[in-house]
Amino acid sequence: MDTIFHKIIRREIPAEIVYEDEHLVAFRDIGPQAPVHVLFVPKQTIPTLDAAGPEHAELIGRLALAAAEYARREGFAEAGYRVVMNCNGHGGQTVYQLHLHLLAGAQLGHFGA
Ligand code: IU
Repeated sequence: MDTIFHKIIRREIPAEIVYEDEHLVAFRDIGPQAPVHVLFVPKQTIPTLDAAGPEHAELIGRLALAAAEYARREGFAEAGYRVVMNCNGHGGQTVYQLHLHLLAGAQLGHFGA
């Protein structure tokens, strides 16, 4: 399983990487849906949240905590932000490597259908 995000992680295609550690990479979304829109992507291949198991619990936790740390570091934690994971077709997932969206920088509306 290879996706565009794997190519970004391997630096085969460019992206504006804002954070990296041994477990994950974070980069700016090319089609931002808010003034701040960053994707947190594990280096380990996990196609969807549905494909994740208990063995991935720590890694998924790391994505959320990395997003929270980024928000604090960039100074918008108190104002607030949203994290989202889209899963499969009805969830709107288009890239089949698990990722956490971090959206911030404006008042976000409530969402649903
Ligand atoms: P989704 O949850 O799978 O729908 O999110 C995929 C996101 O990846 C989406 O917001 C795209 O704008 C974004 N993206 C990107 O940042 N760089 C790319 O080269 C591609 C998609 I393709």
